[in-house]
Amino acid sequence: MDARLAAIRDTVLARNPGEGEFHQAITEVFESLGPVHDRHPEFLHGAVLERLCEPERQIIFRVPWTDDQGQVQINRGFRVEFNSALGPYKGGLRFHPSVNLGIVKFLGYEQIFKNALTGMPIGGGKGGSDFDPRGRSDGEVMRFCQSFMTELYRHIGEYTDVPAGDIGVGGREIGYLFGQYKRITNRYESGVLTGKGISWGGSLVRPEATGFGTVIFTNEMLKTRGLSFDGQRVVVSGSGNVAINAIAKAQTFGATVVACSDSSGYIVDEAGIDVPLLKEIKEVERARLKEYSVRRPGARYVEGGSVWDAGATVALPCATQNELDGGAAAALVRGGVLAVGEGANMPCMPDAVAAFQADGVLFGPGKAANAGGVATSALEMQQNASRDSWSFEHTENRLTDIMVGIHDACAATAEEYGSPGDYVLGANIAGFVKVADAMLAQGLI
Ligand code: NDP
Ligand code: 2IT
Repeated sequence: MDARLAAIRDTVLARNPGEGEFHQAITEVFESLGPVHDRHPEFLHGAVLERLCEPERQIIFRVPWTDDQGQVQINRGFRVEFNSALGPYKGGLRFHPSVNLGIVKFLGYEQIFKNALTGMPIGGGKGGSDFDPRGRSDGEVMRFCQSFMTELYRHIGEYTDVPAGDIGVGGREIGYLFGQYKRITNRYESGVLTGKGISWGGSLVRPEATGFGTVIFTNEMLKTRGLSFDGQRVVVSGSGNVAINAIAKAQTFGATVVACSDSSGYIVDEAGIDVPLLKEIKEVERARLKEYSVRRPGARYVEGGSVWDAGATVALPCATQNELDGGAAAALVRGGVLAVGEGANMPCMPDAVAAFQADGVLFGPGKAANAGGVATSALEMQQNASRDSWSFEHTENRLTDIMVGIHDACAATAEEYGSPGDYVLGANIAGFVKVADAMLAQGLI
């Protein structure tokens, strides 16, 4: 790492002790930025990096609610409003027992650059709670969401901060959150949240957008080598919103997706995953993935273990951060993997990324490859602002154009800065320069 940046990085890490994921995300971005600061000394003079690493605002609050047994439960709520240089804070809410301030900060920090790459007018933010929705009834989830919004509402708004979904937050949760916001404020402010239902201000393609976008981005990488998804053997981790829609799109593009996972284990289905069955089990019944192997002839379930052992020519990690380590990367490389597209945020550990890049594997980092979700959220905001709703085809065409544009911007930036094919460097520099220019123009704030 450039010595000037290493000094800034050390100060940032010391100021944020114990936040390992945040440190990891900061370090990865800083490792790309040396050549930018050679060309743009004004960014150093303007302390852009120091300011970018300090969230504009961090909100932490108590979320009390009552479970179905009448017991009081207490969770912790977070919203980190990281950077508003390009637009209102924008980013998802994550409900998972592992959520803490460091995780929300890493996600919010990544979101700044991702949102810049989309070309849409959105700043970066993230939030969530250590609430665990697993095994909770609809009534419990509703009461939790209502309590969460009873504090969050005063911090958000269509021109201020626009949350959406992430792990553990989908259409059901956005509905309960939106209802409570409307009730408290007495405003039908559609643009305050994205990921809404179609009849009340949602956008077609938003549920599919992250997974679809990841596949579109990865396909663009493959095309640079005269390849495509057609005929590839694909493994996807996770079996939630991003994973399911990545599986669907990869198979539409002619691939066979042979495996996916949840946090308990993975399934292998050499015939190609049956997407309607997977959706029925995961989205309608909210059951465990193991159930798929019970109902699908020829499929098998592996308790625990690593889904990457199934072997793939294209790997799409779509579950969570740091889920793919150096050992799994080495095994994928030995098995002949051609491309890796991160549907999740920071799923590949640094040694895994290094292993892929050292072997010439096409590697699409999450802040570029999974930007289709937030980009389509911005399209939802556009529709809300104009009180319009677009067709599936029109919206998907916009998503495709955006993903191809992000791919091309990352590739061109990597080339311009002397590292052709390095999408990590390209994404970090292209996203950073856009935000840094806007921050300098707006003065010392
Ligand atoms: P979902 O809640 O729909 O699905 C999450 C999936 O990941 C589940 O299969 C879950 O398994 C698995 N998972 C979660 N935590 C862990 C863990 N600690 N270990 C192993 N598996 C785990 O979330 P999404 O699909 O929305 O999000 C997946 C990833 O994509 C996240 O990194 C998210 O930040 C990122 N992302 C999401 C976007 C979106 O629009 N939703 C946009 C861009 C990125 P289990 O059920 O067993 O917990
Ligand atoms: O990580 C992400 O980009 C998301 N969870 C989507 C955020 C959004 O505002 O749609």
